[in-house]
Amino acid sequence: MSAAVKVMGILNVTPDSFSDGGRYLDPLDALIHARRLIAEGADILDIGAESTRPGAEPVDEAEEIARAVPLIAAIRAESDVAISIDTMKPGVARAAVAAGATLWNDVAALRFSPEASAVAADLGCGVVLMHMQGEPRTMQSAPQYGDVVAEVCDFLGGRAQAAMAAGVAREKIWLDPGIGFGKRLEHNLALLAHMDAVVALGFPVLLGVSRKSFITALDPVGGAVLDGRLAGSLAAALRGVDAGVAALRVHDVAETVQALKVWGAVAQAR
Ligand code: HH2
Repeated sequence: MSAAVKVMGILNVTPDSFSDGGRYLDPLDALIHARRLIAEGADILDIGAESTRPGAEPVDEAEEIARAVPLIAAIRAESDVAISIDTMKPGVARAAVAAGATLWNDVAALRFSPEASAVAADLGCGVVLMHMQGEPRTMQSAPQYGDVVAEVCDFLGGRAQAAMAAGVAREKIWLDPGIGFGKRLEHNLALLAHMDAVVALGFPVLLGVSRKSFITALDPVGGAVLDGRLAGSLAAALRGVDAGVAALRVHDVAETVQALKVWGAVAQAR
């Protein structure tokens, strides 16, 4: 089962992403890191050029394209790895797909602008529809839910229907519960505990828990530094695998691949 779980390696070409911000602004550094993620076993590279961390300032479309598109083209020139573009903007998605991206990872679930769904349908690429309460700048100020699992599932099911109504093919749609996006610790834990409900919506599910701050909330000492969040990231990721997620969005590709190998071997021996 878990042998089929895909690993999406994160590569942010931003000055301010919470984990790798500022590290890959130089195009050659970014390409070298992409090669490393591929060598470590990434099935998909997720290129992001605008941080979505809480409080992040928006980036304009031209700047986002200038950061992401040359890197996508350079990766595509030497590899046929799947590439996703982590953007809310249809114009950035369009430029990224023209340069070789095959998946639009949209944390706004095609709500950023009125033409987003039509652009996704027109591009014909895969689309990740992620749940977020609020917007990145303010989303962690006061997230509130009655029943977080039911509300996230309703939202994701509704966005999938809306995408299909706009012409996106059913088999192109992925869903993501958006861990840490307008959610407190208890909301993140409820979603991980009930990830089966998200999987039961009937679409492949992408899960992003890598190095997120809920790990520090559970382990304030060890998790205080980003490098200290790997074990917690793997524990949460494997909970997702247990529930049937199709892909994991991670910073630490080699370690995740190894965890999946062990998990898959044990599952097969059962
Ligand atoms: N998390 C982040 C960004 N994009 N996309 C999906 N589909 N799911 C996620 O959980 C997700 C995402 C945040 O992580 P990161 O890219 O490391 O940081 P930043 O947003 O600061 O660039």
